[in-house]
Amino acid sequence: MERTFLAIKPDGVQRGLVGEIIRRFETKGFTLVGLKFLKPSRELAEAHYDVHRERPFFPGLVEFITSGPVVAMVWEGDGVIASARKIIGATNPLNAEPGTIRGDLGVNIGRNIIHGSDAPETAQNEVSLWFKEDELVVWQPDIMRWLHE
Ligand code: IDP
Repeated sequence: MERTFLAIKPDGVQRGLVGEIIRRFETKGFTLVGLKFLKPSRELAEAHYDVHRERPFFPGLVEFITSGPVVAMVWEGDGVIASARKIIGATNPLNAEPGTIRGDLGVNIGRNIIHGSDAPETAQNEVSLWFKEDELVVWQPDIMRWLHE
């Protein structure tokens, strides 16, 4: 079953959007299999955003991600990686469609509320960067037969 890594960034936590954001993935029909609340270390934040290391916004991004607690999550479901990206919306909240998390709740690219893995390989890498295998719960929600034919 496909898995993705999602993280509610410090702005989402500080603004009290944790429940609102989790609700969107729960009600869509995806399954939460991992959840932790932590203040990421610099090492973790730099590893997570390693592809952006040379970008001008990298230092500010690492500063921001390490500045407060984040909600790190693993969600499971058919097509969850691409679907979560759609639910999240475009990187710049001003370009994100209404109905998406960033489109409904944000106004600035440096404060775009949530991270979501962008492809199967990055999803796998990010899940294992943030979670140990035994922190992920294998379970089948009873509601599954009402979500899938
Ligand atoms: P994504 O989060 O939609 O996948 P990426 O292009 O992978 O977007 O960028 C990672 C994160 O880096 C963004 O979510 C945002 O927090 C930050 N970021 C990207 N571009 C900028 C920028 O131009 N200024 C400030 N922060 C940026």
